[in-house]
Amino acid sequence: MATNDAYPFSEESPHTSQLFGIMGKLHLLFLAALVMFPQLLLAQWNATIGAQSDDLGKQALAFLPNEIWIHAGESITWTMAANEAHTVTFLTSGQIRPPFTVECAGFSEPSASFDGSNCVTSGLLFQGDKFTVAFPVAGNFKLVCLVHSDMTGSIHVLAPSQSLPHDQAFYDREAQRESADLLRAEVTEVTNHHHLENAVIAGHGDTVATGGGSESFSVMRFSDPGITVQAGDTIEWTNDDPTTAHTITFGPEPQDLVDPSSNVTIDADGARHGVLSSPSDAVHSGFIEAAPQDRTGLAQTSPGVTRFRVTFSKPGTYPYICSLHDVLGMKGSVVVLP
Ligand SMILES: [Cu+2]
Repeated sequence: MATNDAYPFSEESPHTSQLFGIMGKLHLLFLAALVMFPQLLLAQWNATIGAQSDDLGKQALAFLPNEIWIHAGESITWTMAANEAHTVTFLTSGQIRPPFTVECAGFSEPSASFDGSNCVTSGLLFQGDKFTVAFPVAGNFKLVCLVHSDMTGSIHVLAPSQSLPHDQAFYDREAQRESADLLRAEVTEVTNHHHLENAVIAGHGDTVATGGGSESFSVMRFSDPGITVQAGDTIEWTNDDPTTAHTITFGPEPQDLVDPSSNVTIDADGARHGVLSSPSDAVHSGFIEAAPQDRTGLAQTSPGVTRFRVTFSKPGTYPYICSLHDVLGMKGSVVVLP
């Protein structure tokens, strides 16, 4: 509703002309700053990392979107949108992929500059964290997350004379579309398709590709979180996820999450096996995960240890967690009847 009475500057008072004078000077200062620092005109791009369902059980392990075209001299700010931790990492060509705990020297978080000559990596990023990378020279650069092996992207840095194919609004829509696609997986998809008695799926996932790289989703849930068996029965947990590790942990969380506890034995088929005779007993599977993807030029790996079995000799209720994803709600319990 804009009537003359309501419009504050309809009659110019000495006060408002003073105000316009100050604004005019600020405007000139701003133009002068642009002439002196032309990079202020360069675009600042935004992308998100990760997406999740409301119950945190479904995690999109992805840069959203995972392919962006920018001009040399511009920067991209990534914002974390999930509880599962990720890194923003640019390695140099030929560099051996380090663990996420290894840092690249020469910059201070939360911003960095990458021209292909020195690696750049954020530390572990959590929900709401931001990390900005400037790209001073033209080139095509691969973006990776050091926590998740099938989470990659591409940044195409073009000379300022080249035109860019997309604007920020396109990337925002693309991020929405990719995250919706990844999160479409239902937790009910984590079903016992092995049709074995006393079998639980411990995590399910899939990897998809775009022109920019790969992205995956993980359902961080046990398929039958309240399974009931009889004393003497054995339950088998299988991790169906192509890249994400899980654990089956009864009792307190051990210091070493990777290796199984000392009371775990190996079955003839390679599956790990524990025996519990009281709900106060502890046993830890260690990482249950698929073998890494094969690639020419790399040493052959052993088959993955994707199964953990526990034999319950006494009745009772046995709560357990995935020690990696219990914060996302990946928990269960076994009821053993006499
Ligand atoms: Cu897990």
